[in-house]
Amino acid sequence: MAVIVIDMQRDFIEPGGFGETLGNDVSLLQAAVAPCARLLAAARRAGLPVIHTRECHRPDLSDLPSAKRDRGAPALRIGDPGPMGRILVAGEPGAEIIPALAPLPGETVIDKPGKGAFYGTDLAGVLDALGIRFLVFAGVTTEVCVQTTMREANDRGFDCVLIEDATESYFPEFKAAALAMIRAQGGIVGWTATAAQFEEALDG
Ligand code: TIU
Repeated sequence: MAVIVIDMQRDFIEPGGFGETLGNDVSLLQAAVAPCARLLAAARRAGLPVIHTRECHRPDLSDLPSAKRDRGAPALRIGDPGPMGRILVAGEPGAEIIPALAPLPGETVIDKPGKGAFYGTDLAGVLDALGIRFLVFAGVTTEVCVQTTMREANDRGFDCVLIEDATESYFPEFKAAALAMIRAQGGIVGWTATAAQFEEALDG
């Protein structure tokens, strides 16, 4: 079993980053921070592998298709200079994981150009090398990068659970719908649990 924390980056969670340039109220994502910290602490106590992902692009933007860069009418596009450096570019302050959830030495950090964490990354190889087949998901946003990655994982044969309170969306109704979709039909791509339930299952 491994824990995957998706894109808990300053660019999504703090003002001045990608999330805000898209017109979102980034304060909505704060609610996931403490449950993510609780999940990480439980995973680390139990010695589970922890994987962090970051949605970001190469500085030359060679991994940014126009189909992604040209979406909508944001205040700043990916690659443009903003208050936390270039929007969603690897190595810039905004692309870093927020300090409260910083990776520990030895934890895997996967930079991903897409919404799903398997696309364009070596995540499948990392999980294969660790012998993992059960994944515990957290992070942002529920219906975009988290749900996409969970669907990708299920198609690849992983059993998946999403920690309900350790994920958030800029749209509370989309979070609720995504959780409902996951739980419906007998758990079509996995199921959900709270951070407390996960902690209790691990710690006994
Ligand atoms: N915009 C939005 O809800 N999400 C993203 O663009 N990326 C992630 O979910 N990480």
